[in-house]
Amino acid sequence: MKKRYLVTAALPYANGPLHIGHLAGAYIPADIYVRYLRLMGKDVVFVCGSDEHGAAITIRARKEGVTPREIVDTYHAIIRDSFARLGVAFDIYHRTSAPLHHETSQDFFRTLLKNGQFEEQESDQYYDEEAKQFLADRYIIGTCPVCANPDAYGDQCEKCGSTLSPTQLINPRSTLSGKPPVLKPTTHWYLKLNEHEAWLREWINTGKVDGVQLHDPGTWKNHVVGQCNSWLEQGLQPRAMTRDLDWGVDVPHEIPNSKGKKLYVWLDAPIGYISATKQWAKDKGVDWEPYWKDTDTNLVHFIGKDNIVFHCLIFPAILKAHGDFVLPVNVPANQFMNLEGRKISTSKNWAVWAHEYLAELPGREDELRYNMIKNMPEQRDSEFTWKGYQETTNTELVGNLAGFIHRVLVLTHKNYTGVVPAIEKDREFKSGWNGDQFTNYEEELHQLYEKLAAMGREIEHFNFREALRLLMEISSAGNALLQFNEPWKAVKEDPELVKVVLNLGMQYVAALSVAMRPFLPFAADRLRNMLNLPSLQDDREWLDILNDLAEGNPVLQPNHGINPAEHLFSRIPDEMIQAQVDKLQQTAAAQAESASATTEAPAFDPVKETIQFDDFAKLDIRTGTITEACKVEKADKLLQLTVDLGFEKRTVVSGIAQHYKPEEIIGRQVLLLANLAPRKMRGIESQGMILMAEDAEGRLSFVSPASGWPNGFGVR
Ligand code: B3M
Ligand code: ZN
Repeated sequence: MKKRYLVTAALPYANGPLHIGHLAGAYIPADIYVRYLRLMGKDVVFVCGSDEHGAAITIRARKEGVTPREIVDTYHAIIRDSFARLGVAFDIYHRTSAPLHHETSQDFFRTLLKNGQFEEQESDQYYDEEAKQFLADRYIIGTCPVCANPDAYGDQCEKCGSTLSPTQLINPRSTLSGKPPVLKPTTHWYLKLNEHEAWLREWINTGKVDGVQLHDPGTWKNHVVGQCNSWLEQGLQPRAMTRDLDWGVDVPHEIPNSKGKKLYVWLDAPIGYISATKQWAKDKGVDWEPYWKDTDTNLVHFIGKDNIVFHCLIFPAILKAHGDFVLPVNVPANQFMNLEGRKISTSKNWAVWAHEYLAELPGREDELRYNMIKNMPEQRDSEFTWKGYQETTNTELVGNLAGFIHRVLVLTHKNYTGVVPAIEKDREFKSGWNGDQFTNYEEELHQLYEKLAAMGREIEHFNFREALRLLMEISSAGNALLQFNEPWKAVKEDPELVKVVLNLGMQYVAALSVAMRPFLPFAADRLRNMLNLPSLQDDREWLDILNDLAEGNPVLQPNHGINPAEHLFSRIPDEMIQAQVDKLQQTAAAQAESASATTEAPAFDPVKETIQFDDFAKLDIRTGTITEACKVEKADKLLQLTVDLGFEKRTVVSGIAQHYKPEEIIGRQVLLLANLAPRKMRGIESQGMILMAEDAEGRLSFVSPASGWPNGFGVR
């Protein structure tokens, strides 16, 4: 067992507030994990902070007509405050605009350069002549070559999740001026990722590096390993680690040609975890280095699925290229949470915003946390609905959990003036676990021990939904214990039975006050108070209970006095839910209206830059017939086609699955760009591109010759 843990949660861009998708994706799971580790007496540091660089920030600033500094200051404060109010218990919430972070990232850059990890390359990159700026990442949008989304970014398509480079976009246009860009040469430092491919492949698939077993490969989530392998299959290319921008971390000035160059945001942001740890250590007067450099550290990154490649391939390559640093033992990425049947979208204002929730449903932080965990997108995308939120809260939190606790406390007050009754240990009663079979006190304490231990194992394996289910099982068993033994009836004729049942009930409640803590920290505090127990210090209290129970000792001693009983949770009324549903619909509608009012509908794309006939003549477009078509596994947008060109057959992967069913296009004649360099998609080599017409709504149509036309001839 390794000694210490360094847990990170993705640094949110300080370009907007947090929404439930962020919470369910990275922050609540990380918080549960960390709180549990602390309660198990582990040495753990939990770091996060705002990601304040990159186009996400500068584009927002431009849109609002303010400086990037104003944007990050505003949202850093909002985000930090939301986390604090939701009980996400970071040891430090840092920011990447801090001087310490700039220094740390620049030092990294220097070391990588010294270690020969960069190559300087001149290449042609898109440039906006009007805005006089190079257009990397989110500064450029265009049609995704994989799924045909017309608004894919230069670094990523948010619709299909493909990672892109600006030159792959079809019909690229600048997000600054809306105009098509021109190409202009510029020089950048490229990390030789290709040189890291072999060890990364081995590490991802076997957990071994240089023959040393760093983690057990079976412990990583399938979808994480799968995404890494699909990247590795395509082959890692050198990747530019600098940008031509005026906001970000400067390339160290002593380096020749550094003028006007900034570090790529995905180089500096993960280093933000390190600078945050440094700042935490400085504040505490301890040494940061063991947390990053000692092989006795478990480094765990909590992220959403769109950040997998950066945390599982690129940042590990950077850490290894630098030397001295440990690699993550796990990157338990989550998938996405949808909202009321639609994808959460900031630009369409389709979201539940954390700061608004906190303002509109005050005191219901734990209800939100509970619903985030219950629907956590651990293995696949999940769904949040307000109706579901209401139902879950009312039946599970109010009915089951708060109901059980309240009943036990009220009965203890009523029958024993609020003190835990002393008992005869051998007295038999009906078990809440085994469907009213007779049992004894010790056996039931043992059951409780088993449940707490099982919960812990699930948390250690990042199965937070299952751990929460087990928590609720404890409460259900407690309710069944009361139901089967009816202590309210038996008090006259069988006082010993009532004592043992309520004593045991109190043990369950006391155990819950600790086991609830990682999931429902506020309610756990309220419960500790009701139980007249010291508030938790996140200091091995879970471990202590496990040890007590393992030895057959109760958690609460007889004669321990409790405080008055209160309800831990209250019902969510219909009006409260309706108000939220209405608000969601209204704000989204208002957003859609203002979007269509401010941007004149771009009915037609501007005509592209003039080319010469020779440029056109390079395209070899042929007529062909689709002879086979099937869906590409695990890719919603892709079809795999066989196209007969008359003289040969081609395999083509095409992003048309949302527009055409495989069976309806077999036999269809198409135009194929036949001399496009082959490209691997999802492990399938695509040998050409089918030409499609696209309208303003992004609908697609095949372009075909007149019927009966022969295959394999050219288009001029
Ligand atoms: N800010 C991306 C995101 O919010 C990015 C994460 C950085 S983690 C080092 O999706
Ligand atoms: Zn796409």
